[in-house]
Amino acid sequence: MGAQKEPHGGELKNLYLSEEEAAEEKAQSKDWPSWDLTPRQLCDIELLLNGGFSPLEGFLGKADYDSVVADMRLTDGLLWPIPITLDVSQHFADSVSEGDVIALRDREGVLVATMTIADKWTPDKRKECEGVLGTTDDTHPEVDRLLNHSGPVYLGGRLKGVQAPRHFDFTHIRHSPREMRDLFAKWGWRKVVAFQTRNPLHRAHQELTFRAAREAEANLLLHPVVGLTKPGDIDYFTRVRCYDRLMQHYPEQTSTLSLLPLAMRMAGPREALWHGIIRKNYGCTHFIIGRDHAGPGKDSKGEDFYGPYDAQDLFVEHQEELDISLVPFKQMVYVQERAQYAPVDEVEDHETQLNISGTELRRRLKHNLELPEWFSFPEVVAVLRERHPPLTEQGFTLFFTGFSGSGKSTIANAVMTKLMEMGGRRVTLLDGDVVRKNLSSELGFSKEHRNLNIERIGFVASEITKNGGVAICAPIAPYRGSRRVVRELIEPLGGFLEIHVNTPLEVCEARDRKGLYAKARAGVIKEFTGISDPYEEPENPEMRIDTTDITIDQAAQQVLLKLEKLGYLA
Ligand code: PPS
Repeated sequence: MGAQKEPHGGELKNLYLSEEEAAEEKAQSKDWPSWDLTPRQLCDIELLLNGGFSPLEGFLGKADYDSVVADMRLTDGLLWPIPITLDVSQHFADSVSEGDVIALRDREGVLVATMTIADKWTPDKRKECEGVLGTTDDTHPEVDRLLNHSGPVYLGGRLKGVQAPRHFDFTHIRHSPREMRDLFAKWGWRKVVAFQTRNPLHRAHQELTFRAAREAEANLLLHPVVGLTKPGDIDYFTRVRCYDRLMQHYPEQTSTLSLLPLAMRMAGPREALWHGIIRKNYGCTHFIIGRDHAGPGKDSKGEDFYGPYDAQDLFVEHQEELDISLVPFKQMVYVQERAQYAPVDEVEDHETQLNISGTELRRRLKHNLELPEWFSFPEVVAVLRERHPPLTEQGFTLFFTGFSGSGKSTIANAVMTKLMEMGGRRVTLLDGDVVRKNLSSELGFSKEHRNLNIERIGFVASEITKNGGVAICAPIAPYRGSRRVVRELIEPLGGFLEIHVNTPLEVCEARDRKGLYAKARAGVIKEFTGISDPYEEPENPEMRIDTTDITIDQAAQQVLLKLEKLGYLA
């Protein structure tokens, strides 16, 4: 067996206790303070415990943290670019002291590990952002997380692993560094090029990874991140199905696929070094880095956070010390005349380069347009089409808002009936009155209760939309804030149309179908919208409909025409 390269720091860590020790630790832990790990902390702890983050033996203490933030090194001088910290609430921090042992659990309460607290401190998060990410602009997703969503206190200390975080998906392609190294040894893979990704892969990626491996005379490890990636990325279930299809296009025995439960920080150059260290721990000898590696996108001024080759440059600077070689990623383009891919710098002036950007790909998926075979393998496209059905098959929510008596419910009912007449859509009506009888029967009409009511409606509508149905909501929804919450919840999952039924209050009151306005004027009903309670007008609704002078049929037609124009109707 050819000797493998050493892990970072010389020793592959395994922080798990033996079975007997773990059972004992579990029994004792019942009396210890307990912290429920966040999804990000669960990713970090998995790689701490299995040696993916070797040589770390726990969450960083203060001295190591300060040193990593300032100099990218642990206090013993070893290169380590990203702080791995356990952030907790002030309340929890106040309940524990240095020297205490705490139980770290997953969301179901399973004991994952225990930690002896060596350090407890309140970090300067802005300094951390500056040092690690080079910015405090919170359009950077990690700055946003650190400054706006993470716990104020850090705890550091050594870990004892009791039970590895559990995964029920893709278990056959999840490996610890030890397992990966053993497989490489068994297969006789001495040189391995790792490819990191958080996106679906197409033919250009297949070409470049295959070429990279061939040039290095090495095998290839496709090592996609399935922990936490950039908000808005395609979910990993879909991606892994794409990778699985793609793998069939590599020559046999050359390549393998394994999933990495990493929580990315989108830290560009520092992140590239970190990725390299992790891959070295997994037994790889080479690492592919392309343009804008682990880039977080644009800052609040519309500029890139990092230069396109900053990651490659920083990696080259530390390559020797890291003892893992950079394979620069060459952008591959399809050359029409050659019917072949080629590195962009090898294309002649007279040749035609073809490429389809991510934005163009999403547009074509959305409108069910052709995706040529030169761009992506049909099996991969089929997986993406399943995930991104055309608009005619996507779910959407129609969110009517307006005064009582404005006509919301009547239009909503008419639209529902017409959609059912057209067929092909499953429609659910969440009318204000009906919801208040079922979902929200205990709620009144205070601002707090109304907002809660709208958030419940939004939650149900989001589930319906996510699963391809049509949700038609018709509450008064008088507050902008809760309408925005609903929009933000639903928009990533499908269509969202806010329809302001802006029939004037006088008209609604004159109609007074339920006799509620008269009671509100008489003070019998309190907090009545428009009379004794506010209505905040929508600023940018997709539609406004005033029912003063039009029939319900005409109003419903306006909604259907809008849906047709947007592409939701076949
Ligand atoms: S909200 O603000 O969105 O939570 O209201 P909603 O769930 O749509 O409920 C409004 C219906 O409840 C009746 N009702 C009142 N409306 C407004 N203010 C007060 N105080 C009130 N009390 C009872 C009224 O019939 C509303 O139904 P619609 O269909 O809008 O007329």
